[in-house]
Amino acid sequence: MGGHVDRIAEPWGGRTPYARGGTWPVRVDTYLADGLDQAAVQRWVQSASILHSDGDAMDVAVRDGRIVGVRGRAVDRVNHGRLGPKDLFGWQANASPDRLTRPLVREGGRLVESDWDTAMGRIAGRTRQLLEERGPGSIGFYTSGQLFLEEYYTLAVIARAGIGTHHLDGNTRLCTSTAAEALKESFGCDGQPGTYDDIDHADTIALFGHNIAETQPVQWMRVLDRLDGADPPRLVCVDPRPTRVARLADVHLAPRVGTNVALLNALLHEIVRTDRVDHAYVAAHTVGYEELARRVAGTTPEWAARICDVPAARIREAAEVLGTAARLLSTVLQGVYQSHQATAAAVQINNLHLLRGMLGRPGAGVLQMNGQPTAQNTRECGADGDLPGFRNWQNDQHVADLARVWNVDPSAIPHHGPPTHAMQMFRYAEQGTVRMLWISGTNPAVSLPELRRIRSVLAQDRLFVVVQDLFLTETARLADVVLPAATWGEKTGTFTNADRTVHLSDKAVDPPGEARADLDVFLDYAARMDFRDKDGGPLVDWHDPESAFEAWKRCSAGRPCDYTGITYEGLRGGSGIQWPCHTGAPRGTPRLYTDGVTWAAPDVCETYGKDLVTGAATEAVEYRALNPDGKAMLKAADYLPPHEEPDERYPFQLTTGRTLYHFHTRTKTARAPQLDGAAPDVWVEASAADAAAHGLAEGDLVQVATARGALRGRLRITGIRPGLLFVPFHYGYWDTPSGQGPAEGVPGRAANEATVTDWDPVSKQPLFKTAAAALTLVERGDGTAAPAPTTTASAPVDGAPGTAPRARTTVGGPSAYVTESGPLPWDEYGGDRA
Ligand SMILES: Nc1nc2c(c(=O)[nH]1)N[C@H]1C(S)=C(S)[C@@H](COP(=O)(O)OP(=O)(O)OC[C@H]3O[C@@H](n4cnc5c(=O)[nH]c(N)nc54)[C@H](O)[C@@H]3O)O[C@H]1N2
Ligand SMILES: Nc1nc2c(c(=O)[nH]1)N[C@H]1C(S)=C(S)[C@@H](COP(=O)(O)OP(=O)(O)OC[C@H]3O[C@@H](n4cnc5c(=O)[nH]c(N)nc54)[C@H](O)[C@@H]3O)O[C@H]1N2
Ligand SMILES: [Mo]
Repeated sequence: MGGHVDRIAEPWGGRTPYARGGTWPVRVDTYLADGLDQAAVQRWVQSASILHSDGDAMDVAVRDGRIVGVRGRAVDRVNHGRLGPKDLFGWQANASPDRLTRPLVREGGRLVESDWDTAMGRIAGRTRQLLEERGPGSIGFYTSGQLFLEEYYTLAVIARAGIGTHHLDGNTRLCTSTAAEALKESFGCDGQPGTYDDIDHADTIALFGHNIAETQPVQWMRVLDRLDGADPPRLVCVDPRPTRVARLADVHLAPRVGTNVALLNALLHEIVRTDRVDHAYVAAHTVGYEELARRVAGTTPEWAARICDVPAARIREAAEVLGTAARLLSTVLQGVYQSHQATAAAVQINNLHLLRGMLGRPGAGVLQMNGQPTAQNTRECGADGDLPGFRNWQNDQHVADLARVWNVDPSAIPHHGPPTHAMQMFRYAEQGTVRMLWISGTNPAVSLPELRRIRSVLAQDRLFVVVQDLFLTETARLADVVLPAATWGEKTGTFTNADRTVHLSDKAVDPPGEARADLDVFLDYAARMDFRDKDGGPLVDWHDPESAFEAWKRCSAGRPCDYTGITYEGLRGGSGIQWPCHTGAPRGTPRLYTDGVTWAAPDVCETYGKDLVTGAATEAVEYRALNPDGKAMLKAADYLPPHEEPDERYPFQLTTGRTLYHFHTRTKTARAPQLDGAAPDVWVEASAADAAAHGLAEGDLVQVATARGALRGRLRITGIRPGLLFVPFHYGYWDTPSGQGPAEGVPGRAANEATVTDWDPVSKQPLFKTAAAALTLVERGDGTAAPAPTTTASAPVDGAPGTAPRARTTVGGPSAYVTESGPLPWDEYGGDRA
């Protein structure tokens, strides 16, 4: 092993097997452009990946002031040197010639080049005017899961205490709001219980709606290495598509989409029926067992089989594996989170772990996964619909404490109701109460559901739209002011991955033209607005990333996400550090809840919880009555059918999601030739049975229509469950001839033309995974296969009509060759060698 590997053709690279309880060997992946060798690199600058939530640490290679490649960091606890395809090639987008280099402002209907003073002057001017005429509720901020901690914290202080608006949320609403909510419902507080190291120790790994092979390829490499080593784990996969995970699973359940709660209740039924319950753990650390046991008494595998269309025997088999595991690791992601009972379902996976006492021990953990690289920071800094530091907006003590940190009066921080969630913010903009929307680091004109509506909301004259991005995205084209942002590699800051690992990303090169770091933009705005604390001092009294980080540390002190023991210096050179990190845990904390649940006490908890059906908030008195001792909460949920079911007109279920080679709306990955080449255009996945029934063949141009809108793409016939269609949501229209989106009534190619404006009542996460759709032929193919990768869940099935010709097999060629070292022993090359 070792050598050069085409990492488009072999995305996971070579195997470095290891045994259960061993340490994952190091394998250093290096990619340098233009055949450069390492001697040509002038500087290596420490960073971590910003194209998923894994937090894979890397060094950025710099030559003559330009990024020329990347190398995985051997010393890092997360990736032990490995990188995925997006990390290896995605950085090339930084140097794309179409980066925004100057601010743009709208003049006479057109966006024209301007300067920072004019652009920021307009934003501050409009803010002042709106504050005077309509008050703080007329201003909204919609941010990201891709900026840095320092930027979110600054924005949260500005929005909450400076402007005093309720309307601040992240695109994390679309991404991890259910992860946060499920943790709050079960444990009283956000905070990932498990750690990636649990993969080393687990004897069973269960993945619920999580295509980890494509969306966190480096942790999948770790699973593959375990599978190739001694004492491999058993894999359980719940996913309606034939993902790589599904294909290697010991038990694969492919339910009808939108039926997770039924399936999970049947699994819990079996755990209780066969008495695989850890009664000592349950008695010591939980409340709610009697109620949960009662509610799953009738949810037999036979009952669930009818709802989920999965054989009852298969459900029993899965329950047997889960019930007999001694060290169970579960992961949960969008197949659970982006549906109508998202929180209810995610909570049942927490329940599985609580019933089985599978928490806080090596190999026994749950990962309510994040998606975006910095989504955890959006949440903890309060740039989503929460207060900073996981403070409880219903708890006056918490609000007072935050006011103390900010030196403002508690009444300056809006807390009369829950902060506004993103879907509601767009509704307010549609209805005209929100008149200014500042969008940073997200592309809602492609990523929100029901795009025709979103375009019309953003295009309104009365709404002043600010977009802060690297490129003239679909969203930026609808803005009144466009601010050119610096990105990863061009600015310094920290961020936290899905297992609470904090990494530092240092500036490697200058941003293009006049582009500025998001932090500098927010600081400039705060200065122009002259926000003050209650003693007349500046509200935002920091000036650069490190001083912002120090300010955040003061806000996090004593809270679950305590950063007080972390410094920039401590992060440099070494590995990432898992919060909480403070004097009592100076090297960080690998696992939460090693000795029962700690943050659910009524005075400490982030929330008093919500009703899992209606989302109505529980009051403090009720919470105290339910959970006086602050234990974990076993919350039951009855299955409810999806809001939209197939009918005669729309006979298919439609689900959407990702492919390995692209990130979201492709602003970065479409500008990296290796990644773009692997998946250059949208496609539609259907089963061989459905294709045959509709007389369709591989490569045919088809239309997918729902009650909202339609899109077109080439058909790929896969092993997806019959009755289900899948469309990747990456393909917007900035790189199409008009760049403007489809004209009224004309089908587009973005999946979200067809998705529905609807959300989980508890987490308010939109439903991207279930809709009812029609599939029709537009035009016969010419024998060419669909532009879908063959290495992933979109691999063609053998023997289907017009199966993809071999020529389409996904390869990268010489430009995709990556050097892989090793395997090298972790103790020598990684570990604590800082
Ligand atoms: N390559 C790549 N990696 C990424 C990203 C990316 O854009 N590209 N984005 C990052 C982000 S922000 C996120 S949020 C994550 C998302 O990571 P994932 O959640 O792993 O990705 P998805 O493709 O959205 O959905 C996962 C799976 O859910 C399944 N699914 C659909 N409906 C259901 C259902 O009803 N029940 C069950 N059990 N499964 C269902 C789909 O078949 C799909 O395989 O990926 C992160 N990593
Ligand atoms: N149909 C469907 N829709 C979905 C999903 C799905 O599965 N199906 N998944 C949802 C999920 S989980 C997510 S996370 C969202 C993602 O949706 P988006 O967040 O809208 O997608 P991105 O393309 O990541 O947009 C990020 C934008 O930020 C810009 N950017 C990158 N770095 C920086 C920076 O440092 N500063 C600034 N200012 N800008 C920067 C990029 O150029 C890009 O335009 O999509 C959601 N939408
Ligand atoms: Mo996401």
